[in-house]
Amino acid sequence: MGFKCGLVGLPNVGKSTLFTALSSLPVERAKYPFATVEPNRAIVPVKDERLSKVAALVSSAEVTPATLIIVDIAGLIEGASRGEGLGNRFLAHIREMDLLLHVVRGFDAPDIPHMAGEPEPKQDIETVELELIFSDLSVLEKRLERVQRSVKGPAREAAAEKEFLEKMHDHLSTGKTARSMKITALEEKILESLQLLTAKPVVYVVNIDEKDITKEEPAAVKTVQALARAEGAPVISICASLEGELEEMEEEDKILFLQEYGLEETSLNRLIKVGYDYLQLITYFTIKGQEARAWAVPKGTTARRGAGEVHSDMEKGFIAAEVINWRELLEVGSVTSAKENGILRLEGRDYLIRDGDVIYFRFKV
Ligand SMILES: Nc1nc2c(ncn2[C@@H]2O[C@H](COP(=O)(O)OP(=O)(O)OP(=O)(O)O)[C@@H](O)[C@H]2O)c(=O)[nH]1
Ligand SMILES: [Mg+2]
Repeated sequence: MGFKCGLVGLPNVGKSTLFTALSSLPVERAKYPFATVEPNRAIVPVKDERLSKVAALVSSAEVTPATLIIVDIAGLIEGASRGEGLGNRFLAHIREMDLLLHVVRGFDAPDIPHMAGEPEPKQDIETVELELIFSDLSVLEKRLERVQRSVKGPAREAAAEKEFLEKMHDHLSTGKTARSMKITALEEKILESLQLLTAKPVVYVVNIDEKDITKEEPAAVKTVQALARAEGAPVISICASLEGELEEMEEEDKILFLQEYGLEETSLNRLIKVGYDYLQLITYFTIKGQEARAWAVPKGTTARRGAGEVHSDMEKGFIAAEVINWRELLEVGSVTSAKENGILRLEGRDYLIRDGDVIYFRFKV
């Protein structure tokens, strides 16, 4: 299953509106805060023209795109980590995510209350981040207690872990996020096991006013860009209310509508591009019987691991992978002629899958 991204942010910033824009699911959107209590979830297909072309070439009856899971999480406010607002119950939902989409309010609407008075992008981001930092600090403190109690274990490892936990605790205590701390490969393992919320990669999404769409860079976007630059995080600006109204439209009509506002792409497609790029995901294709299918994996995934995405038996019994780039396959016209022309490469278990590969896995059961 594709990567999971969670919409986080203050209440009333347009998370559910954006969720509807991205998923075409008409969920509750309201002028009052905490309209969302239980998270909304959607599995969204990732549009890929390469897949359609490959599928057409081999006359696949079934075309299965890669997917993305989008979760619209309840808004959080100052004090959330101590139970304010909807409390910290939903922090668990954030923990499951691979990527956070931090939604920042960039639209002006006096009738829609903002939790902190006026929307102040910088301060709003800090408020949300601080709550996540508090939650991480308590995770660290619990772990530290445990490490200190178990000093009888393998002493050197425990000492290294303790040292890292303390270092991270100091770092977070200054109001910084876990992802902003430089760490070693060894520490990376400990960090992963902690599942800290502020260690997750973030894409900032500025929800701008309709009237600002044609502006080069509205003030809110500039502010967020400056902040994001410091941590190398991407920023995209969208107008959720504009696309949130189009849930019943087919994608082509949506694009035609957006073009009237000077927008070339749906926010979903823009988000997918940014997300894949930031998470360094690549796509490969499989053709099996009547089904052509796309799979998304992190760059650096081996052929054997890629086979495991399709089925765990294929990873266990992996023999080899027959590989051809999708474009080459289109050029040569069929798999048979690719074989005859020697363009279909035979790769071993450690072959690093490349973006755009069409792969036939050979395995024994
Ligand atoms: N003017 C304007 N209003 C918007 C925009 N995006 C969302 N809204 C409105 O803002 C209100 C709140 O939007 P929601 O999508 O419910 O916000 P939310 O972040 O999910 O809020 P919670 O679930 O309470 O945390 C709704 O009335 C939306 O119609 C926008 O871009 N411009
Ligand atoms: Mg909501």
